[in-house]
Amino acid sequence: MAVPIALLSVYDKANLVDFASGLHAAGVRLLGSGGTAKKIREAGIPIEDVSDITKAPEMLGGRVKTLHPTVHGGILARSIPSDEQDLKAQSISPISIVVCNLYPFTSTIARPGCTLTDAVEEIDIGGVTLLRAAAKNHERVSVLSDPSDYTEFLDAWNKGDGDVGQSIRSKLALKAFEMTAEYDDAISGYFRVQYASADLPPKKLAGPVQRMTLRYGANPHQKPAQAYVTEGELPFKALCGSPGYINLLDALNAYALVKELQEALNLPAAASFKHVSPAGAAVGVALDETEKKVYGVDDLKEPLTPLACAYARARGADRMSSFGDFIALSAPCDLATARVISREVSDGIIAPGYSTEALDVLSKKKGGKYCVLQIDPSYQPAEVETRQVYGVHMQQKRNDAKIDASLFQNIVTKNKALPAQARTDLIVATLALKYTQSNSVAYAYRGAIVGIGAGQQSRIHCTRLAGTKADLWWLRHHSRVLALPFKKGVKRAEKANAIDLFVGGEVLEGAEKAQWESLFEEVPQPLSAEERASYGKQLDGVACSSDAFFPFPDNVHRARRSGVKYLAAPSGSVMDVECIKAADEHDMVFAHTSIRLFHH
Ligand code: 93A
Repeated sequence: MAVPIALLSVYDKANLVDFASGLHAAGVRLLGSGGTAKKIREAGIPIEDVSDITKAPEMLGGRVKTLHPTVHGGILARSIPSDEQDLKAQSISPISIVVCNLYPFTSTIARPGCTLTDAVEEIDIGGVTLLRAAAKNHERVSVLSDPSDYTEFLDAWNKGDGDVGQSIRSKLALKAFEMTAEYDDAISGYFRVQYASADLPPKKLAGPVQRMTLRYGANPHQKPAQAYVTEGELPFKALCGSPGYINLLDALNAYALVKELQEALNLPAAASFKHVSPAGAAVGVALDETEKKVYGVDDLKEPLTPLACAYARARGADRMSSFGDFIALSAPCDLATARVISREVSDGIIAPGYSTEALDVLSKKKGGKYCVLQIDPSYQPAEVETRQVYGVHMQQKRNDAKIDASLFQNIVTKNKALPAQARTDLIVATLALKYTQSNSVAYAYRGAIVGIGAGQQSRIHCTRLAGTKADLWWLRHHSRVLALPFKKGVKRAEKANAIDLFVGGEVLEGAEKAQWESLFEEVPQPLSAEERASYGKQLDGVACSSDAFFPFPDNVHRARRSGVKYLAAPSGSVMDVECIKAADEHDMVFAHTSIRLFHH
């Protein structure tokens, strides 16, 4: 049998001499690149230089050491007659073991003052080629890319009399592939920063870029932070301002939601996001005069377009939560919508386009720092999404479930009458849940979310939270609320806060009470329990959707108390029958959907 050959070419020379000595003792012929061979030879272990077999000296200051057909022919040849024939014709000996680790690219670029030239010189070419070639041919070749594997490998080699077995070769190959992939990631990541960055702050009307530096991550101490794609360009560009990390989480989730709302209902849609959940979302159903007042757009000079109605509804569901929102629009932003937005405290907007007048209005917000993103409406996200948590990569197929009317066909209650408006509202509620942190329950009415309970660990807490929000939203329609005698000059956000305290029935004391009272020409009397109860009863026909099954009928009863008539939730609870019974008790219409919609 021919003497097995090992090729050694390592930057990290830890454990090298012991390993080379062990291989030599096992009868393996050693070949090494310059520095590796020198170190082994100096330890008194016989080794030949790679250049002796290639008959080509290392050149270009070490840039070409092992890149040669004699080396790669020896590694890549299979144990098949035609390959053996080729080797024989070129007088090449097969190589059985490749020992290689790479130039330290990552630690080099982390060094302060590292220049582009320094970084370029640390890009290992020959080593990566050795690792990939040996890993590709792992049916015959063993590839050692990690010094901590030397001892175990040598033991297996000696035990197997020169054959470590396929499973060891396979594991070593996987390790080498992971190593070269990680190495390539580090290189492309470095050059992405160098060559593919958005100008910071982005130039007005800057074109699409592959990478955007973000001010910081979720918190100011989480720096650096960036957004990037590995292929092509980011699907959005910044027309004004620059997004932060949470802005982008909001923007991308919110845009996905409004795009799907528009596709499902053929109406322009808007969403108002905060902390990666919608505070409101709606389609462009026209507002009546009361609604205009409730949503604070009755005094707008610009006639409301359907898109402006959608945003007014989205923003108006929960004005407290929407304060400082990130907005998404499904259609190009028009002047009327921009005017509605311009009066609100908001962090930014994403839309597939902007009219010149709309952009003019928006780019004056926040002293010119308002974040205006334009997204490519034809963008299709990858089918598989990957994230990393605590250093662990997790992958899943994107949630591409289509939410449309067909989802609500399986009506399990006695009452099966689901009018068109209720079906629309169920679609709005259910689609909102698809992009809301779980657990979540949403109530919708007239094409808009009117209460959403997000991110609660208990379902009944979601149902209660959403119900309480819907109750407050409804009380804001009360004639006494609409007629609250605010003094002139009270700001919109102050009014929203004061109304929230009024409808919430909060009992104020001391300075807080005095401050609240100071906003009014005349201090309003609180809403009595009877006023609340009788007005609450007038709300009916609300739709409610849940992102997973209702575990207990208490959810159904609670939803009913906030005017819910139409329910949708997946089946699968041991209490399904009890939940249906509860819905029947209230003559509700309950559709069992076939899909769970958790979102994190
Ligand atoms: O510059 S290289 O990409 N060109 C090569 O042909 C080559 N072959 C091996 N670097 C190359 N290597 C790398 O040299 C190995 O990956 C290893 O990190 C290092 C070992 O060099 P030396 O044996 O001279 O210490």
